[in-house]
Amino acid sequence: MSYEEICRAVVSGNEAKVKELTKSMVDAGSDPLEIINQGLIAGMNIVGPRFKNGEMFVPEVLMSARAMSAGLDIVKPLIADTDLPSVGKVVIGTVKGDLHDIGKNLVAMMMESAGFTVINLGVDISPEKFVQAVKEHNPDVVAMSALLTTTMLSMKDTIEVLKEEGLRDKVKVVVGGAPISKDFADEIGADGFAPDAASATELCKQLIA
Ligand code: B12
Repeated sequence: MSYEEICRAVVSGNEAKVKELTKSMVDAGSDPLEIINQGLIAGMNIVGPRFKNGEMFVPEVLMSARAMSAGLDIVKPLIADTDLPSVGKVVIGTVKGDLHDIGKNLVAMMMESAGFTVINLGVDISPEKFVQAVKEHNPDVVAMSALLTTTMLSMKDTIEVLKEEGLRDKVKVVVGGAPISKDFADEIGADGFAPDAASATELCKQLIA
C-alpha cells in the first residue's frame, strides 16, 4: 500500500482499487493532502501527457478521471477547505445551442486534477449565463467549449457581453473544441486556445501566473 500504487490505479482507471487503497491509507493515518498530491493527482499528471501524445484515448482518460474523483471524494471531507491549495478558479461551459460535453468535461476534470477550482456550468450556456456566473463566482478564467461551426460564434457574443458588463478585463477567456483554432480565438478577442485537455490546463496556469 503506497502512494505509487494509488497513482498506478488512477492511471489504469481502476476506480475500485483507487477507493480501496485510498481508504486503507486513510485508515493507516496517511496525510490526506499527500494522498491527493502524491497519489491521485500524480496519476492524472501521467494521464494528461499520455493523452496528449496519443498513448491514451478518451474512454481511458475518462476512467482515470473517474477513479481520481472517487479517491478525492474519500479524502476531501478530511481536509479543511483552506488547506486545499487552489491554483485558480475556472468557470467552464459549452456555448449556447451546443450540447456536446465530453471534451468540455474532460477539460474540467483535468483542470480539477491540476488543482483548479472548477465551476462546470454544463451545456447550452448563453452569454448572459456566462456573465451571471462571472458575477457570482468571480473566476480567474472563463473557458468556453463549442463543437459545432454554427455555435462557435456564441463565443464571440459572450466576449462582447462580458465587455458590455465591464467584466472583460477581470477574467481571462480561453476557448476550445474541435472547430476552434488559434486564429479564431485571436479573431474574437479571446486570451487563448488549446487543442486538448492537458494543454488547456497548461494554458490556464500560464495565463494566471
Ligand atoms: C459525440 C458527438 C455527439 C453527441 C454528443 C454527446 C455529448 N454528451 O457530448 C451527440 C449525439 C448528442 C451529438 C449531437 C450532434 N452532433 Co455531434 N458529434 C459527436 C462526435 C462524434 C464526438 C465529439 C466528442 O465528444 N469528441 C471527443 C472529445 C474528447 O473531443 P473534443 O470535444 O474535441 O474535446 C477536446 C478538444 O477539442 C479540447 N476542448 C474541448 N472543449 C474545450 C474547451 C476549452 C476551453 C479548451 C481550451 C479546449 C477544449 O479538449 C478536449 C479534450 O482533449 C463529433 C465528431 C468528432 N469526431 O468530433 C460529432 C460532431 C461534433 N457532431 C456534429 C453534429 C452535426 C451534431 C448534430 C447537429 C447532429 C444532428 N443532426 O442532430 C447534433 C447537435 C446537437 C447539439 N445541439 O449540440 C458534427 C459537427 C459538424 C460541424 N462542423 O458543425 C460533428 C463534427 C460530426 C460530423 N463529422 O458531422 N454529437
